[in-house]
Amino acid sequence: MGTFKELILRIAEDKKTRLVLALDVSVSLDRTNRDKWNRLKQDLLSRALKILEATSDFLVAVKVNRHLVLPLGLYDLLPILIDEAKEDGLLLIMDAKLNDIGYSNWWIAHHYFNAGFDAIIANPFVGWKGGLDVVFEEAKKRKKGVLLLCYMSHPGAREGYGQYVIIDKNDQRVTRQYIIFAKRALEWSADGVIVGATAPEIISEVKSIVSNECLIFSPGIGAQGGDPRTALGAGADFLIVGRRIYMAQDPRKEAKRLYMEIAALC
Ligand code: NUP
Repeated sequence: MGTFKELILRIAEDKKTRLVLALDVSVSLDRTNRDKWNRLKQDLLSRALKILEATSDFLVAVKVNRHLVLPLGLYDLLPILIDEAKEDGLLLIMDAKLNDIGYSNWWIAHHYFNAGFDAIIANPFVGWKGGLDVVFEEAKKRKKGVLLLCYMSHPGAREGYGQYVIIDKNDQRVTRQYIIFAKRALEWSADGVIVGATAPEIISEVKSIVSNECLIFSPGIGAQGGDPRTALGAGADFLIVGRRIYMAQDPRKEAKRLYMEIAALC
């Protein structure tokens, strides 16, 4: 068994695709009616499985967020979806955006890895010592992947990931936060970084730092305004797409359209 980076590159090569589905379907649950509650959870699972079945031919991985983990439950209904994705030969990424002290980060990562996730997304803002060090150790031990947020896809990303940071107090030399994070991803041997497809110029800058050492995953295609061609052209290795696929009239058709578009560019 290879590392997460090796596995995802192998699947991409075999299936000729660079598409990660953000399976963010969800449901609003009302605890006052338990029967209805259970029925809605089952309906949500069926909906997620249907989308997965329709699109899996065109995917390398499925990215799950709390939209789905919270209503389905990590050790309750979610394992059914995880097993199905694995049977389809897909990898599973948990979009946990780990952002806590090490002890808490470790437990969260431990649970997601135990449940079957192959990689986890973490926030480098919390730092290494007593922050993400234990997550990287755990991941390495279990051949799981860690992806670091480098520059997010929403407009407010400029305020944190895009801020200017003084790197030398004496001569007031500055750099951007995401440059520091891209370098940190290399130092920490992260499998990948997340850079929004909405910021193609930043994808290019990050690519020039991480080269092929660290894979670039780009969310923000479609619903957030990013474009597959621009993101891949700038250096993204994988596109993460949610609403554009699962909210489409025909998710299979939309996933195939993206797959063809990607195939023509890669
Ligand atoms: O910078 C990020 N932007 C982003 O959209 C980092 C993320 N993890 N995401 C996630 O990607 C977001 O939470 C959602 O799960 C997915 C994008 O979904 P969509 O905009 O394609 O529907």
